[in-house]
Amino acid sequence: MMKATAKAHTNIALIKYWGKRDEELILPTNSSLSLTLDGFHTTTTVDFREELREDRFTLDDTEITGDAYQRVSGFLHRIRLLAGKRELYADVRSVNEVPTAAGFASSASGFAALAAAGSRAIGLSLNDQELSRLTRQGSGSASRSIYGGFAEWQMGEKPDGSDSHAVPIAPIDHWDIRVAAVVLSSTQKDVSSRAGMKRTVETSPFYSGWLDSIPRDMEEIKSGIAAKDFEKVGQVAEANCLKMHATTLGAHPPFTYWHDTTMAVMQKVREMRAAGIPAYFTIDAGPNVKVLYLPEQEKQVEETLRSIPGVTDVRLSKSGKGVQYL
Ligand code: 2P0
Repeated sequence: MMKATAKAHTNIALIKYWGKRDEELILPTNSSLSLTLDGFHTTTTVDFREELREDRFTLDDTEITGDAYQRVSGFLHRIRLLAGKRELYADVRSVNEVPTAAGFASSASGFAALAAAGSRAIGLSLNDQELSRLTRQGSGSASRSIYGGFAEWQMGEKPDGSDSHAVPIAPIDHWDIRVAAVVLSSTQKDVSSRAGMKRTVETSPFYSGWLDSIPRDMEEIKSGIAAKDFEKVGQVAEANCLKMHATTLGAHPPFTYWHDTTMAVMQKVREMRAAGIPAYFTIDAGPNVKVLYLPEQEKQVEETLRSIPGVTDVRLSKSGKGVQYL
């Protein structure tokens, strides 16, 4: 039987991936670092069957066509090539437990689960690094979701991408650090992350400054994680997020992912800090805000975030596991 099921969690980047040097292979212009989260996951079954004449993709019981189908089928083709089975098509069934409203890209957990289930179903036995390298070619951030806890996607240097994959930095039991996903009433975004990073790389005069700042941020955050220094990790992550978003204001045409409530949440997090509650924010390619905090402050942080006008929900998450086969 050429069938396998895998479950993967989403992750939140503390050092952001923001730009590609190769769009086809998905090779980044900078290394990134994330925390895998337990709250949000995708479970995917891939069933390769001789009688199929094309791939099929069902997401949450809906048959998917169009661009989303093409992206999944294109990725399955990479798996077919690796396995040397060009004519073997699959039935793919995914269930997403990633609340899209919470502003988590389902592509991270989605492609990690698809790569794991697909490679196993077709009979490839990949180690974690090989799996991360494959997953990267579906969606960059997904390469980090192979691992639980903290993971670094090392950008690599080679044009063929053979050295561009994630590695584990600290397992989930190293440190209980939490993330609140703050859901806003208006979550519309006009520029996809793919288009946004491309426009920024090509046109923003601030982009070179962003790249120059990465090695130092990476070194600092890793030493903060090793020492379980929450202030240090939070400061580096928050500053890195602000730098990423600053590059979009310099793009041509300029854009931002922030809404008014995004800024209200950022301000509230700064107020919490001024009042002695250690909390830091980070924001991806959308208006939602994620807040890092420690378990001791969970109640206060949740209550404070819920009290902000324009916030409709707050979803709490712990550190999550890497890919699992079911
Ligand atoms: C990240 N983001 O590191 C960054 C921070 C958004 C901001 O990875 O084109 O969906 O599929 O490689 O991974 C979102 O981009 O992009 C992202 P592709 P992806 O999490």
